[in-house]
Amino acid sequence: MIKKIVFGQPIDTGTVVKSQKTESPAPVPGRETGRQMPADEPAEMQEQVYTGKDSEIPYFSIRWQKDGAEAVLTCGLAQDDMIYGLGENVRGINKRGWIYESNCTDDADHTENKRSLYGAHNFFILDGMRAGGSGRRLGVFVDAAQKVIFDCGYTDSEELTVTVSAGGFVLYLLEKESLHDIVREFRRLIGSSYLPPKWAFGYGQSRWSYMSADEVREVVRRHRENGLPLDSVYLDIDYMERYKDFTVDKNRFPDFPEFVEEMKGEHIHLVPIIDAGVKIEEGYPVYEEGLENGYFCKREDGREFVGGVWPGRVHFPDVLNTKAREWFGGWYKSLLDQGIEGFWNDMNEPALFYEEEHLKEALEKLGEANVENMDIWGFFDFKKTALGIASRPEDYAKIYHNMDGRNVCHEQVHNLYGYYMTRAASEAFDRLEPDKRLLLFSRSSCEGAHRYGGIWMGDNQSWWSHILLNLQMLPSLNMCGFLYCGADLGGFGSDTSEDLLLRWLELGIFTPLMRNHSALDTRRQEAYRFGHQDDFRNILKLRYALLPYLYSEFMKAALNDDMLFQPLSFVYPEDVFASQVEDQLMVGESIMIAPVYCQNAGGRYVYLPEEMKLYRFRGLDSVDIEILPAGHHYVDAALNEVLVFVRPDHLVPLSYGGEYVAAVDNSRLQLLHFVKTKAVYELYDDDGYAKNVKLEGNITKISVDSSGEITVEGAAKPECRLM
Ligand code: MIG
Repeated sequence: MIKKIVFGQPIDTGTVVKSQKTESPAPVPGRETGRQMPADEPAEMQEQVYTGKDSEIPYFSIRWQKDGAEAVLTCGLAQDDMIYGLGENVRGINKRGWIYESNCTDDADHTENKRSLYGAHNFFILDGMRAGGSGRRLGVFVDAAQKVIFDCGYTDSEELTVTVSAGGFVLYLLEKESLHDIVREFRRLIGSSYLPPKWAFGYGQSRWSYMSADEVREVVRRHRENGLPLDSVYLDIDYMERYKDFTVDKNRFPDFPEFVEEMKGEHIHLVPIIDAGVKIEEGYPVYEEGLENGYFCKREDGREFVGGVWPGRVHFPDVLNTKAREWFGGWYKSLLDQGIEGFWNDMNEPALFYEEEHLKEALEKLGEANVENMDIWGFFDFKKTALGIASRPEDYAKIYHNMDGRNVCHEQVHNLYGYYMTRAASEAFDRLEPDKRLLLFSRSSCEGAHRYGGIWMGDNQSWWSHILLNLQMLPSLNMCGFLYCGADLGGFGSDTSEDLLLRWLELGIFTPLMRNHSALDTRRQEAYRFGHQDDFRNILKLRYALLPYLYSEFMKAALNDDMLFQPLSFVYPEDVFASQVEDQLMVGESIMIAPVYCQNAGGRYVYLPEEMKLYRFRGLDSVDIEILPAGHHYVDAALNEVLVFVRPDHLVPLSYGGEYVAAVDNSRLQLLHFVKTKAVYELYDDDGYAKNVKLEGNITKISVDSSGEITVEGAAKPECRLM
């Protein structure tokens, strides 16, 4: 059962696609994913409008503050209640004990004292079904475009409060038996997740920035020479002419279309970045068209809003306006026409280095300061002024959107901007390339954006703790619909080290987006820069060997509104220990992973909720196999070893690898197997490009019985052997 409660007059976020019982999700305009409805009936939706009575809201009590503007929903927490979800955020899988804010923020410092990162993911599950819990199990989604604060037992350890800033919103309460079913119910409410092309499951190399075509050629050559598989190279902002979107610097990349083709000949996709801000420059067509048609965000007085980002002074395309969105999306064509098949959207919180008028005020104030009569408080005030110029809430509040005739202050819709920038691109792709999947992922996002693209986790650091953060975010993002995601492997900021990169890749080989990316002025971290080439090669090869399984599990999750990464407690709900595990994950239906994330650790403690078979890979030809009983173990894992735990009566199909995705041959498979009675695996595969995909007709059923006999039936007839 879903309860929908409407508070005030909410702005339509476009996040929920299903509004009524028995109705299948409304097709998202311009987008037919060909998804099948899961066999079970969609839940009933009970709709009501809040008229001011506490009794209208189950589970929560409500209080209003700031003259009735802010809604504060409160519910008690029992000692062992857990909170899952909230998507992209710092801290653990269980969100209990901290306070989170949905307020998309450009913050490159993901330390645990932070409350917001780039996304606004307002879905969580309150789970009190274990001993010591409250006995409730409930999914909660706050459909709102403005700031929302989730105090998960931080202010008062026995209380959960959700504070929604001024403006209407819709509250959805989802009741289902299992954690897993609550997630599926929510995902059906918000529509199917984005499907990337198959090549986007290959390894990608990125850097801020590869400065020329020759530098990119060198990156590709060195991967190929060292036998390091690779499918894509990312172009960061310096490929553009003075950071102008949809331009290519002719000195650095002469004859770009030819270069794109040359790279395709090497089986490499180039993936350029697109920033939110459009440079103010006469003669630049994107600027001129946007200005002429009124497609940029305005100030209250109707003048265009001026911000400062990489291109210098910019206007922001008003992607919340249908016409402006169509227009901005249309510009991606200029790069598609040059052979590009993938993009990453950046700076779309939107990031604001400064707002012009405030910058003027601040400069004046700083100019008046003088050493002679500045006391220490005056100094701190000076410092605060100088350091507080970027991303000020007061500056965001100066932005206005024309939401199809309605003039809306940015404060009311801040969390939608990145979502709608990605939507602009995706809707354009549907018009321009109706049959072909393209790669698209974004930095900022909100639920709803998961239908249009993936996300990366933004500017992490080359820190060991960020491997764990990467792991912990994965299931939370999956709950919120973001399946195509991953972190900057090796770490974005700060200098990486060889062991850090190896360990991070050992997690990264399981994430759909697998990209090594690093910042300007940090140590170079392409895999070929380091000594132990055999180890890098073996780990990357294992990713390509895992592709049949990962692609299959990804597509099944996307088409069934399921998760690819699950916390252990979702699979073993009765197991008290499983619910406390914060550093292991279930990946798809057959695997558990437990990566090492501490420097100089030669192994780690692992909890097994049931007996499992451990494959310890040093490479595809060098594997230890061992059956471990349920319980706690210390498991060795040297720097060059990847641990894959296979569940009883499960299979994992592996390919023999390949230098790039298109070279991976699914007609010959090796099976990781742990068969006690019988294991059946449904392997999904397709051409890797078609948009309208169905599971039906693309499944090969592989069975292994207890004697080791293999049977294959269905779409393909791969030659299989046991590993
Ligand atoms: O202000 O384009 O998160 O991946 O390399 C920094 C330069 C802007 C932030 C992105 C990062 C990218 C960088 N960008």
